[in-house]
Amino acid sequence: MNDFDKVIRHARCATAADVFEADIGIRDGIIVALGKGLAAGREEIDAAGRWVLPGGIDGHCHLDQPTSDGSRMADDFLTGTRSAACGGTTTVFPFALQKKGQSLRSAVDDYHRRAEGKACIDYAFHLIVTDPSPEVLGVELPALIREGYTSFKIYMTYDDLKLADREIIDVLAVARENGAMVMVHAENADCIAWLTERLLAQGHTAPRYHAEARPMLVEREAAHRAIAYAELVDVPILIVHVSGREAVEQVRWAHSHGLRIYAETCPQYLFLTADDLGITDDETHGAKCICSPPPRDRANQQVVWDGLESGVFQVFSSDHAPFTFAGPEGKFAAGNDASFDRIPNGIPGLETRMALLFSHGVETGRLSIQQFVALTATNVARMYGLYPRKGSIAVGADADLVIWDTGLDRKIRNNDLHHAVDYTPYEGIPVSAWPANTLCRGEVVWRDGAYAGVAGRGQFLRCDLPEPARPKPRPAGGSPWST
Ligand code: DUC
Ligand code: ZN
Ligand code: ZN
Repeated sequence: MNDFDKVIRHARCATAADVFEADIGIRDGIIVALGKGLAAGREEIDAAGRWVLPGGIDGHCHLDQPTSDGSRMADDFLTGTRSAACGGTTTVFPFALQKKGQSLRSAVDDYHRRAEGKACIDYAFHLIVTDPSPEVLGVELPALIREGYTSFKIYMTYDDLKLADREIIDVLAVARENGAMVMVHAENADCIAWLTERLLAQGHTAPRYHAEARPMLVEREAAHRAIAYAELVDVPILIVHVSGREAVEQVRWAHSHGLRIYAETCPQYLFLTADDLGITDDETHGAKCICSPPPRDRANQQVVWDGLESGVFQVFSSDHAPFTFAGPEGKFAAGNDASFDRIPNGIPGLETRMALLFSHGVETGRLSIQQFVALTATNVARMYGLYPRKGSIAVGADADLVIWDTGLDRKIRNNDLHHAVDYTPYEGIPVSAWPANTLCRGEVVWRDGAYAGVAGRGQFLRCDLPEPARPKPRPAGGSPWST
């Protein structure tokens, strides 16, 4: 009888802390042994000479999320998780969006229906809280946190999503009392509205004006305000999709004041610039890169790289928000001549996130292999309450593993990707690394260039209370929490 369902031989493993060589023994989807010379498995995979790393966890992606502007997300849980698996991601965190007026519970139930039977890798939900009524804050949110929905996103912009300042403070207080992690989309809605109105009045409607309507100060101001509210309420928060210098400075400022402010960045802020939105007014293809905050410039790309290297950022996510370029429900759902403010925000990136960071971070020597693992898997699991089940290579952890090919000479081509979007914003960017095999709970879902997953095999994950969301201990007295 075999001890193991699978053994990965001669794996050059890296975790967020260590590098070691081992055979990996897998039984019932779990890593049950790490060592040299393990007994035979029913199936054997030889990884000699190759990195074997924890499967990626994408802590920020949007799949089959309802929209309010006539557009429709191109990826559902089937195509989105398939694409993720083919790019070395084994767990995703999409968002269960509460529409204003809707109960959080019904948003969650609806989102489960969208995922069931479709996901080929594991998934957990962040919530998006848009309507923090007394019932939501007092009853629904605490109950959902107890049930394993322990992180939620709030927006400071977008008319149908944004919270007023007092609402933000109230939501943060509920997070503190219940131990949840709040993710903040930090952009100042009024500044954007004012700038947009002026640009449109001047006839500046082309996609490239999206970047002018959302300059860095808009992000800087909102990041500062969110940090101040987190300080007031005394709760850690995570600022998502940080795009460049000004928001990075806010995060650094918070750190220098002893505040627990976490930050995420994404491939678009390393590989795209505002020029990708179009240099001239007739470049409608710029719509392909409309996302918020917008990509900045090369100097800001460098600031973001520096932040990844120096620890400003804990997590690296895709913010996959998939809209086709062509077609009636895509980027031009509002018409072929839609002004920039009526083009859905978001770009695809689930499948390319890991390879882009490995190729341009690890293979260039900017990031250590351990930093790569931390940013793409371990820290994400910690931040959102899945560690140690996910995010590392350890006995007892799920066998979510990626065997990497490196030293490649290839370019990203949309034709090679597995999402349902008709473009990638990263077309033509060279990558020297790509997953050879992806295993989710011991099952191969991507093997040597072919999808090998099974729709519906992905499991829903209930999350623990994240340790990083725990407020720092404070001396008794003198705080709103000490009475
Ligand atoms: N910005 C977001 O905040 N979410 C989805 C996509 C985007 O560009
Ligand atoms: Zn956002
Ligand atoms: Zn997003």
